Amino acid sequence: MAYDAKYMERAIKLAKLGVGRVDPNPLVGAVIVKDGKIIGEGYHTGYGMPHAEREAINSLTESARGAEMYVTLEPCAHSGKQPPCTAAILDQGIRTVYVGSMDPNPKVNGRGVWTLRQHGVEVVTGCMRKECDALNPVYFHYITTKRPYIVLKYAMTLDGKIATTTGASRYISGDFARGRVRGMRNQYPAIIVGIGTVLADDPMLDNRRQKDRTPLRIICDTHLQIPLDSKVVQTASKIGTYVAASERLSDDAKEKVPKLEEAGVNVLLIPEKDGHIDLEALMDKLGEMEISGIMSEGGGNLSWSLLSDGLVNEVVIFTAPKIFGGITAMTPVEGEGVNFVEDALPLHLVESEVLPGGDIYARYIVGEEPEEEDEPMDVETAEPRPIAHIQATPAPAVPEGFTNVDEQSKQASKPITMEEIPGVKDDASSASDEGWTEADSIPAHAPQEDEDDAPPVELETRIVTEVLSADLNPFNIEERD
Ligand code: AOF
Ligand code: ZN
Repeated sequence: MAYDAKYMERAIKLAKLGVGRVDPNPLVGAVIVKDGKIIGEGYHTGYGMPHAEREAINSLTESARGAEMYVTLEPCAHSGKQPPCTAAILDQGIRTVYVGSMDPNPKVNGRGVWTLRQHGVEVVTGCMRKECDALNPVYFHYITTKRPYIVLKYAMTLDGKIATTTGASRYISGDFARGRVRGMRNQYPAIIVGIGTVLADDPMLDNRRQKDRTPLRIICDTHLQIPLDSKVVQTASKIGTYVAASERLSDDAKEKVPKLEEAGVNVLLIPEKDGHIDLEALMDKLGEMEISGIMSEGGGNLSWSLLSDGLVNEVVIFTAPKIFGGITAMTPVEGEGVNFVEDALPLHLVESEVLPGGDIYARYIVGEEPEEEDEPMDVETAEPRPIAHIQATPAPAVPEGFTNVDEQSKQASKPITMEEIPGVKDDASSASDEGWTEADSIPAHAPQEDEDDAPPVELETRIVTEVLSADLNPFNIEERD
């Protein structure tokens, strides 16, 4: 059977069923096809659980000998919490594997494809690669930099205010927009806010529905000002809560640490930089704790610090059809700002939509827009493009005025050639002529709640019976614009 994109579309839909459950692992879906019929399918259902490929194999309705597998991510060839998927694929006698994204995990990074090919399996890479890459921007960033992927989210009025002159901010955006924010909270394992937000609003930052996980709450609080009777502290025994403070605390503040810990708060003592906690050091720490993605909900000073330290990967803005005015009304990004127009941080729009209620949703990736690439695979002939370089998500470009380019992600985005993997020199030399990189333009899309509204593709067999249009974003966190 020739390559058929509808099976990869199905694998992508299956992968999305893992949203909010798999991190810091990737979302992965797999479909096994024989004689034009799905004979097995599955997805990665949770951290530490079997990989999508094995889930698909476990669901087989008949022998997979000579069958084809469609898988959204390169199969792993290493043993982690789970045994290598390449071994399972070989055991089953699968003849062809169609792969979406390559896996930049240094433990995989081309070895999965290489292992399968070494054993005579036909492997076609780059199948719906952009769509598959769009499943895992958080994973790609985290696995290559060991720091969380950061999404800065805010709602503002048409005149760029996030509150009125009196500080009132509930609500700037409408119901639909706020529902989408709840969906985003389900996608990311943690939320971060500055202490100013806690002091001003005393938010709970939790979910009302207990069905799924609640993101961890992280509060940046250099001088440990957080009140012991704040809602966040009062609920810390039930919801994972981290307060990041300076390791050079005053004596008064030091006395507060055991009281916070008694309430269930994890106090992280972080080195200082320019009078504030060093956010890069904090991100390293959170990365060590396997927190792969964070949604930042402000306020303006934290947003500026994250942006100016080059730590933000994407910005999501809800613009409400309202005007507040007022010179003292707060804006989404405060701090020092830049002096010259040419020092502005560049971003590029990847998605926008007018939402019911009139709010405008816009999603931007930090950095200049990458150049358009050729189609990675000729789907007519299913001719694979050779794997040449596998590259991590590029670090956001930080212009002058924005300091501290992320050295670690610069390191990680260094291309790794297939020559580093034994036995693939031929591939590498032919491909490097084309200058093609496997993950050059990872678009960093995250699955959105309404992406599954499209009518399902009609397939011969369906093995996973879960409703694919299920509410993937079931969070109902207290609203805070
Ligand atoms: C997943 N799910 O479906 C696939 C993954 O610790 P382990 O054994 O679960 O290994 C995690 C790594 O396995 C992950 O970083 C990625 O490189 C690879 N593939 N992981 O969690 C899957 N196919
Ligand atoms: Zn695997």
